[in-house]
This record gives sequence, structure tokens and C-alpha cells, in this order.
Amino acid sequence: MLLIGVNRSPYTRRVAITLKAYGVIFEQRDLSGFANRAEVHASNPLGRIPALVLDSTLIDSGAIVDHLDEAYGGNQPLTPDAGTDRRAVLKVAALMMGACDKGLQAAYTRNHTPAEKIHQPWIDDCNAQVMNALAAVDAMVDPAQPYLLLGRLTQADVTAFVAERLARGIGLDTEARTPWLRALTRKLLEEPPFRSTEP
Ligand SMILES: N[C@@H](CCC(=O)N[C@@H](CS)C(=O)NCC(=O)O)C(=O)O
Repeated sequence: MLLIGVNRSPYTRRVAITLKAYGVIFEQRDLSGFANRAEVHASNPLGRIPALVLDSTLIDSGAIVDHLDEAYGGNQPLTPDAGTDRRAVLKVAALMMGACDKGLQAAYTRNHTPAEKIHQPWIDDCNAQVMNALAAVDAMVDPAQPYLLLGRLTQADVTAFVAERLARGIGLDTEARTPWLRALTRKLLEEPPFRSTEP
């Protein structure tokens, strides 16, 4: 099994953490969507990471972790199979992946737009959306609990972890603005699937 993508990408790291949490042995090719476009294109016509090469190639982190849940999740997949638990985990995952999308839009605007064309209010709006999503999850953290939901590791923790990491990477002060979430991600980083995927 081959994971295409760099763990600097929150979507790729989400998949890498999930693979490790399930104890799956895999190889990883550290390709970036922008710097290695042609090579990435061979696995994903859209030119984006991550891709997971199996008998056929899976693309998009959501579809990949869905497959991993089915193949390796047994009776406790990281996203529960059904019911209110499933919807609660999916809601956090949607918030956190949406936060990653907005954070990257802000970063792409800064990095891929000529300076004179950068529209700062757009960047500020993207960053505000990131922080609002993180604040919603920050409010869900119970410091007495090791994980966000269900008393066990779920895809809610994995996605919150990568989104908070991205937010810090683009200069947002999660320490001050979402301290409970920041404390949770510090705790998660002590666990091997999180620590061993640090870029
Ligand atoms: N919805 C996708 C998003 C993947 C994505 O945007 N990946 C970024 C890297 S962080 C990428 O490859 N960007 C290159 C591009 O969009 O051209 C997922 O969850 O996998």
C-alpha cells in the first residue's frame, strides 16, 4: 500500500494518522501537489494529494478514510458506522476539513497571487472562518476526557488535530484563541500515530 503525499498537508496527514491508528503497514511517497504536479497527476488526475494506491487508487482523504474504516475498523471504526455517534463525528470532521480548506485558500492567495493583487479582506475572512470552526470544537473539549467524543479516539480527534496544526502553521494563535483544543492536540501528539507522522 502506497500513500502519496507529504504530511505537511493536513489531508495527507489525516490519512497517515488513520493508517497508523489501525496498525496498517504502508509506504509513503513524499510528493507535494504543487511542486510535484506531474507525478501526483499520475495517481490523481486532479493533481491533489493525498492518494492511496491499492489495486485501484483512492483519492480524497474522506473517501480514503472511509475505505480504511471498512477494511480495518472492525467493530470500532474511527468514524462509527451509524446513528448519532456517526453524525457527531462526521460533523466535527466536516468542520475541521472545511477549516483546512479555508486556511489553505488564505495561504494559496498569499503564495500564488502577485503582491499588488492580494486582497487582504479575503484572507482575513478565510482566517476568521478557520478560527470560528476551531472555536466551535474548542467549546466541545472536556479537559477531563482524553478525546473529543465517545471516550475513544475517533476521526473527530484526527481532523481536529490536523486543522489546529494547519492553523498554527499559517500564523493563527490557537494557544490564545482555542486553548482547550490546543491542549488536546498537545496530548494527542504524545500518541504514536500523531507523533510518528510529524512532518
Ligand atoms: N478534499 C481533498 C483536498 C486535498 C487538497 O486540497 N490537497 C492539497 C494539499 S494540502 C493539494 O494537493 N493542493 C494542490 C492543488 O489544489 O492544486 C482531500 O480531503 O483530500
